[in-house]
Amino acid sequence: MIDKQFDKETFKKSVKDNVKFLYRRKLEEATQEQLFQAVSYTVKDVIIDNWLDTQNAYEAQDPKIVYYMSMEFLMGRALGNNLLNLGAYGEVKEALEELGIDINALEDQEPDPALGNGGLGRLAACFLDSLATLGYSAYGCGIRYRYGMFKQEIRDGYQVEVPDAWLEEGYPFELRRPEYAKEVHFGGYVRVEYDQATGQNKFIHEGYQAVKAIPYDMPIVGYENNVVNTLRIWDAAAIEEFGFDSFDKGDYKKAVEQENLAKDIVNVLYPNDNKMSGKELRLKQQYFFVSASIQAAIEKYKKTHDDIKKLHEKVVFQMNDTHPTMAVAELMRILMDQEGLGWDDAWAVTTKCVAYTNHTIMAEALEKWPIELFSRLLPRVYQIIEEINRRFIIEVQNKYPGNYEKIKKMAIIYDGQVKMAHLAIVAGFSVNGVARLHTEILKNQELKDFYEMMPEKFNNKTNGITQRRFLLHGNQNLAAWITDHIGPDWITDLSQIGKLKVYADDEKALQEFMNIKFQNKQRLAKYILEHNGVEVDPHSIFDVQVKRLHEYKRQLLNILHVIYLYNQIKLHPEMEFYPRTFIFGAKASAAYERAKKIIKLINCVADVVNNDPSINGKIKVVFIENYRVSNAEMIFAAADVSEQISTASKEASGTGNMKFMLNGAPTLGTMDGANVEIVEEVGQENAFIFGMSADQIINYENHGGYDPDFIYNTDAEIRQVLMQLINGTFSSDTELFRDIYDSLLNTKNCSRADQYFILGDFRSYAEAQKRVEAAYKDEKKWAKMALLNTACSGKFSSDRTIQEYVDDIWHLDKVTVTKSSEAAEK
Ligand code: T68
Repeated sequence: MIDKQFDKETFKKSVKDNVKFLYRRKLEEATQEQLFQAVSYTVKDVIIDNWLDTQNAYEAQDPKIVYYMSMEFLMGRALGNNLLNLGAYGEVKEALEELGIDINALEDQEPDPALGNGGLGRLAACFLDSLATLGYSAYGCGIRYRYGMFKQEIRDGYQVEVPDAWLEEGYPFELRRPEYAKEVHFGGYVRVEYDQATGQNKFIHEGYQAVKAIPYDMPIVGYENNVVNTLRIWDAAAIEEFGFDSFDKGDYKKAVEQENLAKDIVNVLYPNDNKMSGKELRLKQQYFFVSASIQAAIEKYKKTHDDIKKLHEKVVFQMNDTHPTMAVAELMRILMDQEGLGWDDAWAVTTKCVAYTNHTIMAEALEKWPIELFSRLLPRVYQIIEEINRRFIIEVQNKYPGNYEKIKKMAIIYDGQVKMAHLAIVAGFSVNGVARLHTEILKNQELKDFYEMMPEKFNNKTNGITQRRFLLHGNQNLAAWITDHIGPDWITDLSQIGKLKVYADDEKALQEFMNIKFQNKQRLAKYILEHNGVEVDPHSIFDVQVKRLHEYKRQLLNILHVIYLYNQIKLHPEMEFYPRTFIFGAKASAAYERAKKIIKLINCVADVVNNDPSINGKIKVVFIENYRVSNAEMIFAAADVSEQISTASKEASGTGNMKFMLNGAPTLGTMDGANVEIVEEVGQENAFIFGMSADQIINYENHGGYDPDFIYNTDAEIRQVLMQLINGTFSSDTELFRDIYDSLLNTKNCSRADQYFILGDFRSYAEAQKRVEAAYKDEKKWAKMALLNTACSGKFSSDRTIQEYVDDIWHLDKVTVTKSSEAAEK
């Protein structure tokens, strides 16, 4: 334990003072929102002291810094997490109780900063938590979107997107840093000038539009170690405040343009996951935060170091997918045009500073930008990429003389497009996938040519999650129980959780473990009643699929199976059937019509099934509105079964799978992504695996041959389920689900019927679901399985993942931070 961060009485006084100064009110008169703000400011005060101490420690020890560059950081709420990591949650909870304030209600006041879509953004947030906890110097670099991920409302069963104005009331855990503002330039042209003095050409960017990037810093509190790192997200503003100045000079139009450009850039997060959005504004967003972040990093480096050629000794940029890949060219530009390095020196530094993580093999997610757009928006950056491409093609030619296929497949610029993944691989010194299977597919399929040419760059870093948010905070009862049994070390070293294995046959322990699960299920049932108006029985099996809605994740397989079960129960009312609650939570990208239809289908099935008295409440279907980090914490804690049913080879890793496992929910899943490693840790007998393998799927894809129509024609029960999509069973509008039906069959002679092998895996899935039921009926067996899932989850901490990044890629130095108050006392 670290020293007390809060004195209770001082804390209470500070909260009262804040209410008074901020709102001119007495504590008793303050609204919940005002109390949340007042308490948060008090907590922020303590954080700021640690933040300063951390800065001082870093300045004294001069460690290497990782800049984690990401378009997305899905942070979730900060108040509770910060208190936990400060080691002050218990004290503060008590102090608040004495003031008559309920800490849970207060936490619920906080907007959920949702500057991300799904797995990729949440991974970035877990990484920041682990970096701070392990004592590494790190910056998260991103965008301060005015509107994050939309709020999802379900109206008449349909998803409706509502803007997420998370900043409206003011966000207490951020600090505006206008003194670190940077300029970012768009458009214009490049003038080449011969420099007599050096005998070199100079490239001068002119006629551009400038935008000011203003950083906001959010503290990232390490777990009980005094470390506070920084998430730096950039806001945009016009260079000249829009005012009389430009108006008088007749520059009114330009001033308005700059103002609008700035507003647009940071206005909203693109709500796609695993899909590239080819919009000009998206490209602007990318360059905007990349340029500002790199400028800031170089400025910081130069304050205390004078040899820019040694930048890589102190700085590494990790590119979270290809979205920040402009970093390559931007770093080259700054090194050459501003720092005066020649191409070779600049390239030597750049290629030692940048590394790339791939998160997907889905073709539609691979970033390609039209040359026309790219070169118009970023003329100098484009010029540099052209030169990188020219030199790379020569290398390819040297290595594979006369092999033009190679050039066609590997060039960075080809067919009028800039391929960002190719740029990232060519310039990066490390290329990693996010689970073992995914990395193997990259090496042997998707990026085969690159792997053959530069095998030394490729490596795997299996994803992880932070146990501090997803167990210590999200499942406080289980966390306390674990600490009672094995001590608190698991909080910062999840491999310790393996010590729970000795309780796998201890009846009392198993009973307690399942009691906690039951309490968590009651909490979720209450939430569902309040938010959905549906009553669910906490004694039923909570079978949960929560994640973004995407066809490859196969929520459709799940709901079609629900329909199949419903048919079975109706046909055989006497059949033994253990009551089941199917819980879904998912946002669909606003423009993804079929995904939105699947949400509507789930809700239509829910309507029919939940209100059919003839099935005696044996099945309930619930769609939880607005799935997000804050309710996710509660959902994982309450789950019995974790649905991880993506088409094998499509889910790069998954991280929800790990959160369920940590909370004692066995996986019902395919051999995809990190499921493979989960099964390896927990054992086949403690998971429910089904479906085609990645090899089988890839084989079908490469050679054709999969025929869903055959299954449709030969399996009457499956055919019945599909017919029910278009015969009025779930909607009086028989055309409503026609598109879904068509997508599964060759009705339109389309070549990619049932692209995600839903019919192909259906029987195997149904059979695995039967195994789930049989296992659950055996209470002791189930309890053991659940406990072993928690006990075997040690590998899946993001602390482990980050340590691997540090050891293999970043080579950072560990830093210890002592509190200055303590230091002064010594
Ligand atoms: C996810 N990717 C992977 N992408 O799907 C998941 N894409 O398997 C993996 O566990 C996770 O990354 C972390 O590695 C995404 O979440 C996106 O959200 C995204 C966003 C914009 C553009 C493309």
